Amino acid sequence: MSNRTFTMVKPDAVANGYEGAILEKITAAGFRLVALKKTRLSPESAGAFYAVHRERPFYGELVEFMSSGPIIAAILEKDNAVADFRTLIGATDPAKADEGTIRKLYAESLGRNAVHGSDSDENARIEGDFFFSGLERF
Ligand code: RTP
Ligand code: MG
Repeated sequence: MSNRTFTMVKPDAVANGYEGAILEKITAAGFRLVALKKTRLSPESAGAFYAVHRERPFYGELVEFMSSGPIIAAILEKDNAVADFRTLIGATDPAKADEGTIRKLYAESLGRNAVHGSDSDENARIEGDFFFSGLERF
């Protein structure tokens, strides 16, 4: 079990003005910010990031949405980071997310669901490496 995970504040939440509130909720839950940046994904880079979903019916919509505006990318550190972060953000569909979770509070819909959280230690490392060079994550 690793102590790091990777997150993005997605374009809906940035556009809706929730980036500060979401970062506050993440740090208040005990996650340390290892690396942090605001950037915008091209359709090509969004497609590469979500390549595991390329056969899914929602892939085109997901790539278009994730490249539609700025995002915040971050590597986070905490004991049991991957599982605890997915608990903090709640179910993929905000209508099914528990009260108090980030998606329940800030997501618009299943497709526009405010935040990403890695689903395994291996993917957390791959996703962090996608956005941050060695110099940026110490
Ligand atoms: P994420 O990777 O973004 O943290 O979300 P997740 O693990 O909870 O969900 P995942 O199955 O990995 O799906 C990735 C993202 O694709 C969008 N999605 N749209 N329209 C749909 O049916 C649908 N299903 C999934 C969501 O934005 C989801 O977060
Ligand atoms: Mg996922």
